[in-house]
Amino acid sequence: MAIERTLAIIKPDAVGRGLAGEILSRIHAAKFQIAAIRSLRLTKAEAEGFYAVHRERPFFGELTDFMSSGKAVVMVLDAEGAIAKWRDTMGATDPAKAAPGTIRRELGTSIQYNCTHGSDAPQTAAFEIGYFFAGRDLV
Ligand code: FUP
Repeated sequence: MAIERTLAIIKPDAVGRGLAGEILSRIHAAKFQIAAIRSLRLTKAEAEGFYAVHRERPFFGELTDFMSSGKAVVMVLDAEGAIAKWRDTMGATDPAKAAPGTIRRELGTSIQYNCTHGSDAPQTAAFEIGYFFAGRDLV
């Protein structure tokens, strides 16, 4: 399988609870390479742009309020099959339904406060990586 790239976010709930280090340890333990990383606080408009695919969903306002409520850590992860591998490492969207041992199951507190984000397909990953990083950041 080829080396693939995915966009991962440690969301404001996890950063605010001091869990960034714990989540980075899990990323290293799962043998991802971190190709680029930075911390930032999204504006409401930036959060709306990032989640534009969800703009008709009932939770869009709350989701984008939350994602712009504090610092997040955004990063590009490299691995064989990185997109599916990172989604497996995170677990299901709802922590209550996530498999034991996953980040969302062990650290998440609700479907909204689920600690991490991961791209769900190659096209999404390309859009999401480009949303935060320039080509120069990824050499
Ligand atoms: P995921 O790909 O696992 O991040 O999940 P989705 O793309 O379905 O949802 C994106 C984000 O919207 C989730 F991380 C959390 C939020 N969400 C809610 O707040 N309520 C819902 O009912 C579904 C998703």
